[in-house]
Formats: sequence, C-alpha cells, structure tokens
Amino acid sequence: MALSSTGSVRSQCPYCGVGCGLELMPPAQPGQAVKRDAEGNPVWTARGDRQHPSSQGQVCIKGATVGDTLARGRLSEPLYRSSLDQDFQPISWDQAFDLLEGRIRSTLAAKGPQAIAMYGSGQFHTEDYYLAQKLLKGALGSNNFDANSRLCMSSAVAGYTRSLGSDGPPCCYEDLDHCSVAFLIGTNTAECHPVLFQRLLKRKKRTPKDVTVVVVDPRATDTTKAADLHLAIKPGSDLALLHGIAHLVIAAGGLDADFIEEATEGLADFAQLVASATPERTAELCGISEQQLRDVAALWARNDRILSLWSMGVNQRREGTAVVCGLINLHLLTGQIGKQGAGPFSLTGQPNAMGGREAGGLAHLLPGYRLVANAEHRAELEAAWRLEPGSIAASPGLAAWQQVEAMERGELDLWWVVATNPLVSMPNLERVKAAMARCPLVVVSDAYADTETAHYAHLLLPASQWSEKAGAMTNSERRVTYCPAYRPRHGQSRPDWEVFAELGRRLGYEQQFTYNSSAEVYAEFAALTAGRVCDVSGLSHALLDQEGPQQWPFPQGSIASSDSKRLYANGCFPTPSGRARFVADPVLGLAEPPCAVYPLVLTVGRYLGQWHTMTRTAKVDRLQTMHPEPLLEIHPNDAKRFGVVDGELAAVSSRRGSVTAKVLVSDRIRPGSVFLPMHWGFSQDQACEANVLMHDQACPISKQPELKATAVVVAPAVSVVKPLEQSEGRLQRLRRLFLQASTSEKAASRL
Ligand SMILES: Nc1nc2c(c(=O)[nH]1)N[C@H]1C(S)=C(S)[C@@H](COP(=O)(O)OP(=O)(O)OC[C@H]3O[C@@H](n4cnc5c(=O)[nH]c(N)nc54)[C@H](O)[C@@H]3O)O[C@H]1N2
Ligand SMILES: Nc1nc2c(c(=O)[nH]1)N[C@H]1C(S)=C(S)[C@@H](COP(=O)(O)OP(=O)(O)OC[C@H]3O[C@@H](n4cnc5c(=O)[nH]c(N)nc54)[C@H](O)[C@@H]3O)O[C@H]1N2
Ligand code: SF4
Ligand SMILES: [Mo]
Repeated sequence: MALSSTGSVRSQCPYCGVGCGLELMPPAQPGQAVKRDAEGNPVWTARGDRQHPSSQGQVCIKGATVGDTLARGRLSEPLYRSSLDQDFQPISWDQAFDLLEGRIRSTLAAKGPQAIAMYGSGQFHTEDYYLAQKLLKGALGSNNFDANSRLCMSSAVAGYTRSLGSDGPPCCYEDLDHCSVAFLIGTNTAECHPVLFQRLLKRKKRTPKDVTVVVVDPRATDTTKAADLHLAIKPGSDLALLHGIAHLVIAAGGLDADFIEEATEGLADFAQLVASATPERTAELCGISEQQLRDVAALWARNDRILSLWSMGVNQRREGTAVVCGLINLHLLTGQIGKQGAGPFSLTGQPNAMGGREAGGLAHLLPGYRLVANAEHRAELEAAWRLEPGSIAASPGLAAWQQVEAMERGELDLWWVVATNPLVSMPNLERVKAAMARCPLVVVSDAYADTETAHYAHLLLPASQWSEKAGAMTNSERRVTYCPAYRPRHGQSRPDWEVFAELGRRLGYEQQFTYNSSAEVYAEFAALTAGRVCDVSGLSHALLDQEGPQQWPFPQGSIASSDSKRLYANGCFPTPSGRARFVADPVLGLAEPPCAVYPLVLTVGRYLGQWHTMTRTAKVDRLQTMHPEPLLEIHPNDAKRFGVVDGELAAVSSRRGSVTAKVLVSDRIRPGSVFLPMHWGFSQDQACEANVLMHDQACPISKQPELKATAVVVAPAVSVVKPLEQSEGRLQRLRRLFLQASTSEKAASRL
C-alpha cells in the first residue's frame, strides 16, 4: 500500500458509482487529539484525492463522512440460531464453516445444486465477486448467484448487449466537459451522482451557451434546477418519448446517414415502428406539450455531441431494457457514439457494480463478460478453474426475484445473502419475509449487526468491509481503483472472498481455492479477461497501487494511463456482423397503471445524504440531521383531493400493503405522482417500508423489477402505526446482543 508522508492512503469511495478518489488521513495527526466517533472508536478522516483522474479532488458529503461509519454497530462474531424464534448464540468460525459445509453437502445430495443460492452485491470488491462465481457456478455447479445489481443495472447490461453486442459503458466523465447537449433521463444526478453533477454544473455556469441541459423526470429535483428543458413526463412514458423524438429526427433529416450505413443494422423496422409515434400522440402519451417535444427533438436532430446519462428512472422498469435500447437507438440514428462528448452513458449505482459485471456477477453471466448459455465460454472457465468438463451448468441460474419465488415454493434449502439488505430493498417485502421464513437455512454476511435481513436469518457472518480488506473496484467510466486495507479488521470479521475460499477448500477444492492474498485472486481474474471487451489482463494490485487508477480496456503490456477513454471510436461493434442494432420495441407503459381505487403513481428513490438501507449513513449525525425522516412528496392538488396536510401523517396504500409517512406538499412533483425515499426499513425509528407497497413485475429481458412505479392511494393517517409490532421481541433481543458485542469490540478496535 502506497503511504504518503502524512501516513494518508488513497482509495475509491465505497458509496456511489462515480467512484471518487478518497485520501484517508489517520486518526492521530501531529499536534492534534486523536479523532474519535460517538462510541470512542478512532476515525480516519476522508477528503478528495486530487490525484484521482475521475474526481480530481472532489467529494460529496457521503464520501467525506465515510470514516464515521466504519466502526459503529458492527457485527463482531458469527452468530447462530437453529430457528427464527430463538435467540442468536455466538459460535466460532470453525463451527460456522462446519455448519455451512455440512448443509451444503447434504443439500447437494438430497436436492442438487439448484437448491442453493447466493444473493450478493455491487458493494463487493471484484475479488469477492470473482470467488463467489468460482464457488457457486464452478465448484457447486449452481448458477444461482445473483446480485442486487439485478435491481439496479441489469437493464443497462441487457440494453447495451442487445444494441451494441456487449455490456460496457462506452463513455467517460471527460465527455461532460465536451458535450453540447446533456440529456439526463431518469436520473437525479444532483443527489445520486453529486460529483459528476457538480462537474456539469460548473461548466454550465462558466459557459452557459456551450451546453444545453435536458432533464426527463416526472419530478422537479435538484437536478432539474440546472435544466434548460425539464420534461416532467408521466411516469413510465419514456419509451413513447424516445420513439417520438426518433420520429421527429427522421422527419427533420437529422440522421447520420454515413454512420447508419457503415455501422448499424435494422433501421428499416425501427423507422416503420416510430412512423406512428407522431408528435400529437407522443405529447399525449407523455403528458407534455408538443412544443417541448419538438424543442428536444431539434437538439437531437442538430447532431452535435449529445451525451445521455441515465440511471434508475430508466432501468427499474417493466420495459427497462426496451427504454435503454430506445435511448441507444437515438445515438445510433444520429451517430452520437464513440466520439468525444457523445454517447449513451449509464450511470452505475454502486461503487463496484461495474466490477461485478466484469467478474460475471449475475445469474446468466460468467467472468470476463462471458455467458452461462455459451458452451465455449463455459469450457474456457472449466479449463481455467481445473474443473471437469460440464461442471458449470448450461442454463442461467435464478435471478434475484426468482430466488425469492424458489424459497416460496420450498425449493431453496440455503439462501446466502452477502453485502445487501433485501428486507429493505427488494420489492413486495411481505412476500420476501414469508419466503425467507420458509427457507431452512438463511445465511447473512454483513459488516453491521442491525440489518433488517438479519432478523430473518439463522446464521450471521461478520464481514470485514472496505478499509479492512484490499481489493479493486471499477467505477462508471470503466476506471479501476485499488482499495487498500488501511484499518485493522473489526473483531473476528473476515473479508467475503476469504470466506468463499475457505469454504471452497473445505468442500474439496483445495487447489482451486488456495490464495495467499486478494492480489492473487485479482491476478487470476485479470488473466481471464484477456481478449474480452472488459480486458484488464494488464492490471494488478501492484500496478494500480503504484501507478494509480486505470481505465479498461487495459490488455497485458498496456502502458499506465494509456487512452481507453471511449469504446467503439472505430464504429465497430462486438456483434456477429460488427454492426450496432436498432431495436424496435413497442411501447408498453407501466405494469401497474393507476386505476379508480389506486389513482396515484408512487415512485421511490433517494436522498442526497442517505445511502440505501442506512446501515452506514444512519451512523453519521450530520447526515441524520440533513434527512431526519422519510417524507411523502405530493402535489398540492392531490393533497387537497385526498385530504392530506403538509407536516401531518398520511397512509399510503397499494394492493400489497400500507405505510405511513409525514406529508410534504410540493409543486415539484407532477399531479398524479407521489414520491417516497427507499431508505427507512422496519428497524429504523422512523420506519417507512416503501417496498412493502411495490409490486414485483420485472422486465422480461433484464429481469429487473419495476421499483420505480406502483399504483397507490393516499389518505390522512389517524395515528402512527408502529411497524411490525409482533416482531419487536426478536428485534430487541438482536439489538441487545449486538450492543453487547459492539461494546466489547470497542476496546479491541482501538488503534
Ligand atoms: N445519495 C445517494 N446516492 C446514491 C445512492 C443512494 O442510496 N444515495 N445509491 C446509488 C445507487 S445504487 C443507485 S442505483 C443510484 C440511483 O440514482 P438515481 O437513479 O439518480 O436515483 P433515484 O432517486 O432512484 O431515481 C432517479 C429519478 O428517477 C425518477 N423517475 C421515477 N420514475 C420515472 C420515470 O418513469 N421516468 C423517468 N424519466 N424518471 C423517473 C425519479 O423521480 C428520480 O428523481 O444512486 C447511487 N447514488
Ligand atoms: N423501491 C425501490 N427499491 C429499490 C431501489 C429503488 O430505487 N426503489 N433501488 C434498488 C437499487 S438500485 C439498489 S442498488 C438496492 C440497494 O439495496 P441494498 O443492497 O439492500 O442496500 P445497502 O444498504 O447498500 O446494503 C448493503 C449491505 O451490505 C453491507 N456491507 C457493506 N460492505 C460490506 C462488505 O464488504 N461485505 C459484506 N458482507 N457486507 C457489506 C451493508 O452493511 C449493508 O447491509 O436497492 C434497490 N431497491
Ligand atoms: S459522488 Fe459518490 S463516489 Fe463521489 S464522494 Fe459522493 S458518494 Fe462517494
Ligand atoms: Mo443501485
């Protein structure tokens, strides 16, 4: 690990997919008292790393306060209970491994590998991801590894693959400095990718005429404040909008005929489809004026460096893949790809969801952007992993929601949840709880003790987290950063990759899982990417540590900081024909449109200062002060119609359940839509389980659930309904146990 003269270290921020560089300063600085958190644990201070090319010294409030989150409330030792109505008891790691090994062996014998599943996370390091694939898909022969990226990036993965032949965002952050139009669709960049947003905002302020900012979002957000044009479309009407824009671009002759001729296929079918997407029809479907539509289409037809940025407003949709392809269609139509300042740029959610895709971390993937369904790909990995031919099953495993359905049917005997908190983040939560309660062994590996999912687990495994384990992460612009272990491991916690490796050895794969360090794991993974789109075969922990973060492709023999800024600059795409494809999908709209009983569309998203299920951000006082509670955003007309009052409680109900939240009346949201944050799960004091309300319908191609829209009704709430009254006994017991554990740990974790 490269140490500076002040003892500071460099890493990548472990929150969002911008992947800013952080410089971490040790708790003891010369002439100053040791900095400690509220529990007395020493705290490393974070600031922006000026040497990191992606963020150039910038950070947001989450990155800046990450040091405060690392020691408090941690899970310190393995805990076990044989049934959910019992208390957890501490056990040793040895006992935990015996239990896991025994149950895996008996499950394999009784039901076969398909009865085992792991649900992982874009917050893994690449090494964790890679060994999880080797263990599940290789050693156990179960492709049932999926990650929370299924709820996040899988429509982007599917859309890129369908349109361009492979996953892989073709753009880079520098494109924000060069684009003439920034087309932001379904992204609240200001709150969710703040450092990128600030970069765009700075440019916009400096030279307002150089860049036109378009934001497509049913809500006015902090992002729309920077917009020249805000299209507050009806929720779920994005594909209609994109087709409507294509119609006008074609009508205006704004096509890039040379690019289309040389580098694409399928225009005829697409043009035929969008011929009916007339401006009148589009404006009507989207709930915007025809003039607004024409203004935006004129920007596309001008054919001048268009960068589109998107995230969950697009991906989390029953037609998520179709919307991604619809957006890429516009880039193909206008030749806006592979050039400086142009391209379809998916903003990644989590810090290493990109690395996860590279490592094959979804149920249909294998490491190196390979596919489970491809016999050659399977054979390549079986050979590399020294496994018998045929060891890797030929069909994709269970995707996230399918894992829940399999538990419901009693088909899963072991569900292992690692680095994600599905009892806040999955849709249709009551169904997930009931399904988990049926599963004979639920294992949860987490850094923290008090996650909602732990309440439905039998075995809790303490994970060493970022800062305590060395590994690599890839950010949205394909840049890989080495993240060193700069703090001691908490209590008995272990890095996830180490746990997977030990289990692999115990299951009889001694040769395949013997590693002395995560650097060896990375080296093995990197070699497997040679010749693939995501080639990182020239990277190693040592190179990244010495030379700093690097973008891929980075084949063996590459020189550090070589130009890998953009993919497809030569107009050649990794499809069989070498051409990118126009995709002609008809418009479907929302899976659960509003109706007479549930007349509003609820959308669920994020606040700037909270991270997902708050296991980390709830531990930072500044962030709690910023967002002390969840608020139901509702338009004044709707507030009046449903009789709810600003600052008072409302009940929000869908076909699946009900939650209460304080009302925020605001004309920033479209009439007919309401918004709730996703963050407050049932164990928070201000619990508001938004995902109890959400349906589980998913995009048939990407299998990504429509977490952005469900039909609800709102009414004044007469009293505060205390969430999950009945599970309070268990909740309190868990808290007590974890409090005991964290007190004893405090002393141990002092430097
Ligand atoms: N502060 C913070 N930052 C984060 C995270 C966090 O938890 N907190 N999480 C990270 C992760 S994993 C992710 S995936 C990203 C998510 O980043 P974003 O996708 O930017 O965040 P969201 O708030 O989920 O949703 C974005 C916007 O989609 C809009 N939307 C809803 N329905 C529609 C629709 O039908 N069409 C369109 N066009 N827009 C719609 C919502 O109004 C919302 O403003 O953020 C990352 N960054
Ligand atoms: N309605 C609705 N639902 C949503 C969304 C939405 O926009 N709307 N967004 C979806 C999206 S995009 C996402 S990404 C998900 C996020 O949802 P989750 O993945 O459930 O959220 P996190 O709180 O990030 O959970 C990560 C967990 O990993 C733990 N952890 C951190 N580091 C480590 C480690 O190194 N090892 C281990 N073992 N554990 C660790 C943390 O303590 C935490 O419990 O939510 C999804 N759910
Ligand atoms: S923008 Fe994202 S990566 Fe950068 S500091 Fe904030 S949370 Fe971390
Ligand atoms: Mo995400």
